[in-house]
Amino acid sequence: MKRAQKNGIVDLRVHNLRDWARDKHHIVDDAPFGGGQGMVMKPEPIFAAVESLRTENSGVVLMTPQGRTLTQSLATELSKREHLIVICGHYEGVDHRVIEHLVNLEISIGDYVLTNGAIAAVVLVDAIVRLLPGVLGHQQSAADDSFSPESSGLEAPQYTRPAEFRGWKVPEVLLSGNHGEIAKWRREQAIKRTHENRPDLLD
Ligand code: J9Q
Repeated sequence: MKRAQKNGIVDLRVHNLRDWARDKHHIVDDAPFGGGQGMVMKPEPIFAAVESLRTENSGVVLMTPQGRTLTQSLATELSKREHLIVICGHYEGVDHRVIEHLVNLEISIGDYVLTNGAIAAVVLVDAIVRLLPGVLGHQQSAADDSFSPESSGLEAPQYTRPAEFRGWKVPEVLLSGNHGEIAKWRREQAIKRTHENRPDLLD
């Protein structure tokens, strides 16, 4: 991320919504109408912030557990956008008028609970920025990943030196120099691992 910014590949800015609150205490949330737990993010500071930051080409994203699940293909789509504004909400949510009239896309990073959307936004930004041309050291590495479009399941196990550690040996085939056998072994291991850890990917 730091190298990408230094090289002018991405310009990442972090803003505090409170800077757009107009009341004395810079309040950005309030109790929910109709009652209930927790606080809801008020619409005015969010609209003011986005309207001051947006350009003609901005996509406005909201991090929320109610959103569309982040996938590699969604990250790829978003990496083509010139400008993204990522709104990080409370767990309890934001006033629904923000979603109806300001947000283009609601994104969840998975089915678990975080205290706030900023943690999810860091995940989203990382997944997008690493796809930008010139960010990865080896351009190959992005295409080789488990969830890249050219890979259906998980990656095969990897080993490095030493060839024996605490009596545990690296599979013989990987030391054989037989590239055909190595490729076959890796395909088999990848399928076995996908069956064990991610059967949903084989459906
Ligand atoms: C904003 N838990 O959870 C999973 N993806 C996003 C989120 C989230 C959260 C709380 C606030 C987003």
